[in-house]
Amino acid sequence: MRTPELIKQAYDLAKAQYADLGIDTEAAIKIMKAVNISLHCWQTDDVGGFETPDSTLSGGGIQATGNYPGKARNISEVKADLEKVMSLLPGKQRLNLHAIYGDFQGEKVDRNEIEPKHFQSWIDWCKTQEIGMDFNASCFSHPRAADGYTLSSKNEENRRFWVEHVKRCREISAETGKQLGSPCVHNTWIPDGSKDTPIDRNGYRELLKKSLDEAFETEYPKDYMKDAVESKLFGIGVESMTVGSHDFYLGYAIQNNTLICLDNGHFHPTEQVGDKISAVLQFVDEILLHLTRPIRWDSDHVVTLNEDIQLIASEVMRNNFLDRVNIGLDFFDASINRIGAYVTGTRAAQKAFLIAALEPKAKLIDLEEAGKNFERLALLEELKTMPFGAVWDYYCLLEKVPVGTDYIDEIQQYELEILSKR
Ligand code: RNT
Ligand code: ZN
Repeated sequence: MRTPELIKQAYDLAKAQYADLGIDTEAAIKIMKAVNISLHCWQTDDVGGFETPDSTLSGGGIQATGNYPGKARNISEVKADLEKVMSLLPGKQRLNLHAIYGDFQGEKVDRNEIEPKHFQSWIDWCKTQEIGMDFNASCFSHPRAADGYTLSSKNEENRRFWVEHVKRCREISAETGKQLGSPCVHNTWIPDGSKDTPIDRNGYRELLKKSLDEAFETEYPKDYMKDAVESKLFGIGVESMTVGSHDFYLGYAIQNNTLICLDNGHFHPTEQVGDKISAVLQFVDEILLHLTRPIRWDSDHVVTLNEDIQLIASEVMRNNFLDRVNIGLDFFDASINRIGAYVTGTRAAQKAFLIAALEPKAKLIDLEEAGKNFERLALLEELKTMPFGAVWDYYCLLEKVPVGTDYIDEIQQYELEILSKR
């Protein structure tokens, strides 16, 4: 284990090297205070939730694969896991909860019946953790979603059911934001779509628009809650048409002044979400990010420090968009230690933001505007081998969380003592 002195020495060298490029590492570390990542509760239990003791994921284009032992089986296990995760991350996070994780106390409460009281224990937990909370309607894994349609369903009873669910989720979100003194971002994603070539694309989209209008009718103060809508390209079993496509939701978000959620697993593989940020922020006030790692499809692999994530982080930092970009995660890997996956993925996202905060933006723009494109390329390449790791390690040291690989041991210990006994 490296001593704090060694970590500090390495940092001092790095600091001097960055200073040569006109970058203040101390300022970059300070900026990280504003990078508050919303932790998706669903990495702890493969998007199962606790509506019934045997809740399992079914259909709807969401698929967690793997059966590594140690999955959280109840709310207290999710909380324990999240506390462990947060103890291994620098900075302050938020909680991102799905409606299926309500505290139903063994009672059968259908999605059109949920109330703020079912989430009070989560709100209270967030208070003790001194964190904000975000929320999600759960329009999947339910008999009324079995035919693949929810808010755009032509079955009026089902459509009404899901509208009621989203209404209630928004009410819960507003109550959450009010109590926590931090706006709760409420995200709506639906799996609706068609496996084979549909005829009535338009009919489904009219219904979705109508349902959203109905569900979003009640206005809540922006200090309490904000709506986001999340598009998707396709899902397994829903390959030919997704009702809530990007075009659909971008239009909806602009027209209705909601947030648009950009999930980087939800686009054609060569499209870059990092490129979309400055495009959509010309027209909407804020966005929500779902950071993930799609492998061949929207596979929701653990986030790693790849170019995709780095471009997203750079675009946020270059433009000082932190107050307009809500950062969420959306990966779920059930094939490895889930808590290890969680921490590795979240730390990777945090690293991307710290790297972005260390970019010599002024220098790069000067080169760009002078048409010195070789020089711009060369500098970007050199930046890749700058001693970023020393700054990251020092940041972790300051935040009193494990430095470098030390968190691996802690996860192994947690597995030995807690996860393996589940
Ligand atoms: C699905 C969407 C959605 C979900 C979560 C569980 O493709 O990405 O965000 O993953 O809400
Ligand atoms: Zn998502």
